[in-house]
Amino acid sequence: MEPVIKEIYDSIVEADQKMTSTKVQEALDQGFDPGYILNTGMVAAMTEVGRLFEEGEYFVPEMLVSARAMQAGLSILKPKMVEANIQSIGKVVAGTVKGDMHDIGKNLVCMMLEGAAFEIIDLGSDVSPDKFVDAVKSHQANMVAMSALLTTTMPNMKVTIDALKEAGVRDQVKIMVGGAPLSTQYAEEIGADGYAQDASRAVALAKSLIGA
Ligand code: B1M
Repeated sequence: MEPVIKEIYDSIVEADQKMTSTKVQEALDQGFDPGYILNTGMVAAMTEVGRLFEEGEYFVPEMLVSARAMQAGLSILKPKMVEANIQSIGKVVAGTVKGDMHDIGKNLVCMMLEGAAFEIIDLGSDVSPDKFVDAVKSHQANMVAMSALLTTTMPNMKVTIDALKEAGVRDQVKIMVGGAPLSTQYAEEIGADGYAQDASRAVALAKSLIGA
């Protein structure tokens, strides 16, 4: 790993938010590709944080401060990843489902979709089915993007899809789901229109779902 990328990786694992911002900017100034900085430095660091948590070396507070360092780095990368859009190709209501606070992956997906000219209505994390329904109605969205990182919150995707059906807006939207514990099979089981494994695949899926 190149020195500056390794420094970004270490700063996230060690949760040095200021260092993450400085080093991400430094990597951009050195001409590194934003996607490379993201995947090799930042996402890999969060994977290591997860491993440390599983092994009992890190606890929730450590995960939380690492996540903050990651978010700080993402805010520096965002302008490079989101080019100025001319015309929106679709309106997406996005959120992490009820009971789930993990929003880094969802934020990345939103960022990439925005870069691909989608308009994003980001509802944040811990989003109730009713909130999804209200946003679809009030924004006249044509897509819903749901994220879940916990096996215990995955079922809330189905609850949300059922709520969209009950509200009579299911057929107005394409529904895309993602998050580490999910699979294509699970997406089919709950009646979503598609599953994407990562943020760049999410863009390809979103485009194909709306026929762009
Ligand atoms: Co939590 N956590 N966490 N955590 N956390 C995981 C997910 C876990 C795997 C850690 C572990 O045990 N190894 C584990 C889940 C186990 C399970 O259910 N299978 C876990 C746990 C157990 C918990 C708590 C229950 C811990 C506790 O309290 N005892 C708790 C739950 C809180 C809650 O949500 N109610 C908890 C809390 C937290 C923090 C709040 C401290 C923090 C989140 C902060 C935040 O997000 N603002 C946190 C973190 C940081 C993690 C890990 C370490 C990192 C997650 C992350 O950001 N990854 C995570 C371990 C891991 O993932 N290795 C872990 C980086 C991110 C870029 O990847 O989110 O996977 P990811 O997103 C990817 C793809 O999944 C995909 O694209 C993204 C980019 O490529 N994707 C989509 C995601 N959404 C998509 C949507 C799409 C398409 C693709 O379309 C709509």
